[in-house]
Order: sequence, then structure tokens, then C-alpha cells
Amino acid sequence: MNILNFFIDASKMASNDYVGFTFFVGCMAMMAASAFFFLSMSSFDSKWRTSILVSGLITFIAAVHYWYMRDYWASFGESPTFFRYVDWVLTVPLMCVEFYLILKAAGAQKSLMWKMIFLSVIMLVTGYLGETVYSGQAALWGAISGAAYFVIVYEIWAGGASKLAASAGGAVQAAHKTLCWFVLVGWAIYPIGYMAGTEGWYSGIFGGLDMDVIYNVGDAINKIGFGLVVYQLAVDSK
Ligand SMILES: *C/C=C(C)/C=C/C=C(C)/C=C/C1=C(C)CCCC1(C)C
Repeated sequence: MNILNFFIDASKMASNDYVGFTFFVGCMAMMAASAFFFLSMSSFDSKWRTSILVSGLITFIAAVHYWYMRDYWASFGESPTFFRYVDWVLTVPLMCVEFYLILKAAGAQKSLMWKMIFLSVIMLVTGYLGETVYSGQAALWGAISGAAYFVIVYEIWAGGASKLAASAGGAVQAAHKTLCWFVLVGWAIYPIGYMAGTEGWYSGIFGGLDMDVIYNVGDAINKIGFGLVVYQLAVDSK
């Protein structure tokens, strides 16, 4: 797509196209956050650089996907489910890597990282199946996905990761705690989007909401917020 098309698409956006608007703003926000994280990297001790780099990669990967999703929505007026899940399957494991990176100094093993990555992939693949191939059984696939999500929540709040954070203490423990809240509250936005966009016993409750708007708001909060927590940790322990 060339730059002229970009402006033509933008100028054609209807004023009540909330989905298109959130794709557009989300794309800009992810780009700006990426520039911020990448450019701030050199001001930190080498110990934190990888963590900040990963924060930037998460928002950068999202910015590229938002570019495509914005265009897909503008062209077809349909949810860009495929791009959405490709984005998540790349960025959510990177968020698991962030947990590992900040706890590494406290003795975190790679096995913790792989366990969380594995759980996050189960969560996302089952969610994708429920939204697409097996949409007739969306509630069932959503429940399986939700179970994997709860195991992740357990691991970071009460499992091995939480013990490592407690032993690290100080700024690392504080940052870990904030990230735990992001996963518990921020990530809980996604199942709401899923219930808004699929059919199930919950349709009467969430059916009136727009799945893409909810997912887009969730992404902005979680991807940029997560990165800022890690950034703050690097600032505090300078
Ligand atoms: C940057 C993207 C992020 C942090 C995406 C997170 C996505 C989830 C936590 C999705 C969770 C889901 C469930 C817990 C059940 C229903 C299906 C999903 C995949 C929407």
C-alpha cells in the first residue's frame, strides 16, 4: 500500500466508525511507544537493556499488525481475526519473557519462561479455534483457553515466579507485582471481548459490546503499560 492510499483510507473513515478509529489510534500509539522504548535503551545499564528492547519489540510487532488490521478493517469491514492472533502469538510469549528477564537476577530458570510461553500458546490457540474453526462451540474453547489463563495467573501470583520475586525484593518485587496486576485485570479484558464477539450462554450479557474495540483497548493498556512498568524498573534501579 502506498502513502497516498493511506491518506485516502483515513479520510474515508466514517465519524461513527469506532472500530476503525481504535485501530488507527492504536497503530499510532504502538509506533510512538516503540520509538520511546528503543530510543531510551542506550540510557540504561546493560543489565536492563534486553528488557527494554523486548518492551519495544512488543509494541513494534503490534504497530505493524495494527497497520495491517486498520487496513483490513477499512477494506472489508470485518474483524481481522487472523492478524490479531498472529500478533498475540508473537507478543504474549514476549510478555512471558519479560517476567523471566526481570526475575533472572533472582535465579529464574529458563524452564519458568518456557512453561509460561507454553501456557500462553495453549490459551491463544484454543481461543483462535473458538473464534474461527469451532465457533459453534465457542464457549467450550473459551473455557479451555480460560483455564490456561488461570494457570498463568496462578504461576505469577502464587507459584514459582512469585517466590523468586519475593526473594529478589525491592524494585524487582514491586515491578513483578504490578505486572501481576496487569495479567489479572488487564488481560481479563480479552475474555470479555471474546464473549462479545462469539455466540454462547454469555451472549445476552456481552453481546451488545464490540469485540474489536475491547481487544484494541486491551492491547493499548497491556502492551504499552507492561513496557512502562519495565521501563520504570530500569529507571528506579539505575
Ligand atoms: C498484547 C496482547 C495480549 C496481552 C493478549 C492477551 C490475550 C488474552 C489474555 C486472551 C485470552 C482469552 C481467554 C482467557 C479466553 C477466551 C479466548 C481469549 C484468547 C480471548
